[in-house]
Amino acid sequence: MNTFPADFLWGGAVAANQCEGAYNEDGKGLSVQDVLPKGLKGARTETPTPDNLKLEGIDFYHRYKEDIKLFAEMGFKVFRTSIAWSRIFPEGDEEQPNEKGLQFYDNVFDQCLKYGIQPLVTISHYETPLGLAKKYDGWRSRKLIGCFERYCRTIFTRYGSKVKYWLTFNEINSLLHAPFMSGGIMTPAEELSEEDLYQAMHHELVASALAVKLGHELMPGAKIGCMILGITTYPLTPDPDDIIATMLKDRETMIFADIHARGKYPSYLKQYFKDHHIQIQMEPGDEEMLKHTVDFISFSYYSSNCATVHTELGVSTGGNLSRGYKNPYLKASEWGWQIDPKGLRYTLNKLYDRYQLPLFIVENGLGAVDQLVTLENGEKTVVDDYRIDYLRQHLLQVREAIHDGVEVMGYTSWGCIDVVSASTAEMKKRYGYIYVDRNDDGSGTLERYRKKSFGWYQRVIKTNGASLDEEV
Ligand code: BGP
Repeated sequence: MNTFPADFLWGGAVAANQCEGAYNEDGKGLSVQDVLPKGLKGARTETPTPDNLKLEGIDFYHRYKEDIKLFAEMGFKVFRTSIAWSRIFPEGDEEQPNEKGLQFYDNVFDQCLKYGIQPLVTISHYETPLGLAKKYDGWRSRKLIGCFERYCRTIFTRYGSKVKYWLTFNEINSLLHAPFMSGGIMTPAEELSEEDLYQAMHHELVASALAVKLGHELMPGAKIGCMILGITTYPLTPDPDDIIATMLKDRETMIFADIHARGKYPSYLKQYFKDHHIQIQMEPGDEEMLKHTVDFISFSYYSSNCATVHTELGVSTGGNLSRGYKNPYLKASEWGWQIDPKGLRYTLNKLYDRYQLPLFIVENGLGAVDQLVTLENGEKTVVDDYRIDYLRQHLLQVREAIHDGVEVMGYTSWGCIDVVSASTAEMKKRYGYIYVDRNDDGSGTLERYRKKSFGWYQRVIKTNGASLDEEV
């Protein structure tokens, strides 16, 4: 039974810093990404270094027309990308925006609209301007709220007639796990107290609510959502202590959705602050501001993991920023991220039960090493049946969740065209329907090739999900 609604938003997602390149063109300032040549796993450098793949990305900055045309060929209804904040405000705290940066996104959104593709824009996707990181220690400073407000006002005014769907901070809960990449916080993570991190969180949450308020004022009809890194956790054993451990681990994620959806700090967090002598500096008006709740909740979903108090039984597992234990029932990707399609149905139901707000899956996919092959007709492609299988299994579970009664707005798979990885800055960790000829050593022609999954996804969209029933 096909239960995808007729207006389901099928599409794909990328982020400016992982695809655009042109890191210093047309007045762009540096962002925190430009000094992370090895991604999250490596040390940051003082200045950009030549071995940083993100500096050139996949050259989307110059090739966006041909790339969006390929998305249109697949039938995308929506394309998620981010605006690189430092293209618009190079240092982050200027009074006036950079016109050339603004023009670029006008071009990108116009190109999408030409094909009937709705842009879905992440306002801040791990791209805090380096200037704000250096001057203010990123989101630790309240000063960033004002800078963010000016940035939002600028882009809402400029693109309000073109962009209906907005996300405030990418994976906002990652701030607690990756303070530099996520929050532009220069102070080394080991020197930060929990209080420092929660203070930064508070600033981002107020800024996020402010964006919702401002967005609704300046763009009537716009839909503004939060974006959560969906860390799905199961108890490793039925021991009630593992159930409690899971509940507590879950809350690290849910805090952020709770505040965005309910407009106030949850009581369990207030109690946690008391118990741990954490005092957040709130200014008058902050609590009122938080009441500007989101229109929908979006999240990334790649894998799940387990929590346990029986650490001797658990084997640690990888994942995007999530820390947990291996689930013996699941297989993992080449990067050790556990593959759990049913966990997506579970996560959708859990979020919907809790908030009754529309949900948007804005990241999901399989990072894998692809082999470019030449077919008899001379065409180059990748036979990525493993990726098709991953996506198909997940989409079938989205359909189950819709059948369960969950309101799902859409699905944008991650890295619809191969991009540079966020966590490891590798090019060989590919997610796309479109192969980009670029290698970890920076070599390659940057040519684009349709993978087998390109035609598969095209058919899924064309049939509004009905073709998911076909075995591949
Ligand atoms: C998410 C980020 C993305 C993205 C994705 C895949 O956490 O929002 O930017 O890259 O994970 O992760 P990776 O690129 O490390 O494989």
